[in-house]
Amino acid sequence: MNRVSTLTLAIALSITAAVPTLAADKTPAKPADKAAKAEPVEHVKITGAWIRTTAPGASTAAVYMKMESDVPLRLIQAESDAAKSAEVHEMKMVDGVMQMRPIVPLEVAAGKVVTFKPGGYHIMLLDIKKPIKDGDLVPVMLTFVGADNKLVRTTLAAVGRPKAPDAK
Ligand SMILES: [Cu+2]
Repeated sequence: MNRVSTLTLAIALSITAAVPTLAADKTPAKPADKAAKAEPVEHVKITGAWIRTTAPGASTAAVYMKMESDVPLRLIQAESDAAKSAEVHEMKMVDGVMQMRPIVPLEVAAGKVVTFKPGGYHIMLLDIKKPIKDGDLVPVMLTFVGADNKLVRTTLAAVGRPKAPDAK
């Protein structure tokens, strides 16, 4: 457990450090990119965003949602005023043990819904400033990179819920 956390932290740190570089990406633009620049990369749609309410003393909270974009995007960063930091995580069964790891970038294919749900993708808020309560509105800002290397930011409000809206 400890080892995984340390590893996660190390990866998270390297990701955080990498983001500004990526933002100022100096990948030489191909001539074809001129046309791509006109593309409306802002067309990312987030629906049903919710955040699981936390137990007393918990330091992390997971945010779930459905994400869709008109154009291919890569989700590279998550932030929230409600936490010290945030990461895009994936949960996976590894040798019969549920593990989570940061996934950066997360590819969002054009026209395909990416579902963040318990047991799968989630935005993990780390070092939350206060417990998440039922009905809370928690702001989360997501940063994407489009095919033209332009950054796209979107802010959503996740609603505090004790369990998934579709859970029995
Ligand atoms: Cu996580």
